[in-house]
Amino acid sequence: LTAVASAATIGPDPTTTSVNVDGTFAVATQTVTKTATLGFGGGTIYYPTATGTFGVVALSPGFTATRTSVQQVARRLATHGLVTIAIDTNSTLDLPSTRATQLRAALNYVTGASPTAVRSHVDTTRRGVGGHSMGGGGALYALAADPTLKAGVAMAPWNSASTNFSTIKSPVLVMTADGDVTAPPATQGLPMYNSVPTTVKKAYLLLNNAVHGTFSNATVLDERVGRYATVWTKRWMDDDTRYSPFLCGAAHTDYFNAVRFDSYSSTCPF
Ligand code: 9J3
Repeated sequence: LTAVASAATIGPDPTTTSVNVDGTFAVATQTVTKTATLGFGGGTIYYPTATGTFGVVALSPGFTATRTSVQQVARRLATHGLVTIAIDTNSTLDLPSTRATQLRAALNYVTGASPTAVRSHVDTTRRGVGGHSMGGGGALYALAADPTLKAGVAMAPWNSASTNFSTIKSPVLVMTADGDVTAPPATQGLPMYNSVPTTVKKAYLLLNNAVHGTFSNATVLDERVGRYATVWTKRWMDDDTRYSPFLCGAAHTDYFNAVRFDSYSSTCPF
């Protein structure tokens, strides 16, 4: 494969076990306090302390939830070499379209206005979004609004207004849970995924024996969620094709089985 011009190789070569667990980067945190002009409800930034610059991902929680529901994913991505902010929304009742605005404000804050200790580790040209439930819906709206975003991860996405995200152009991963009665895959995540054109780099995972909260546990990161959030963001945020086999090749098919998943769809190869 020919690497694209903007490709970055950050961290050691991934293995089928290394992508299931924390990466090699030591992580520090920076708390962001809500102000009248911040544009989101504050948050916690997880960033690699190593010398160098890293892509930035903003993650939104769902309805009535706070940053703690996405903190495990945020910390995990940072250990693999991404600056990640887990946000609070201005109101925990904010709808997905508003969560999108706040995710984008959070990216602008981290890349432009965060403390030097954080900003010195930021590659402002690599930005992505993700979220859980209404936050996943927010991530999809943000992707639709800003085609310069390099990756999105929607976990059990929920949006009442529409499941049509046909204007998304950026690579997007949708993960859903077979036992999710809050954001049922058949009426939420799956039609959202299907609405994204097949010309877009996209993938859909239906987790077996999982529920709405599988993606938002404040203390335990589901192995499947951590693995695919990691390989998706690393593949597209860094343009790092070392992660392609974990999505389209043997490292995916070896891990994929009926105990872990009910289905996988994608626009592989990529
Ligand atoms: O976790 C969520 O964001 C749930 C979305 C939902 O069911 O909202 C109902 C108003």
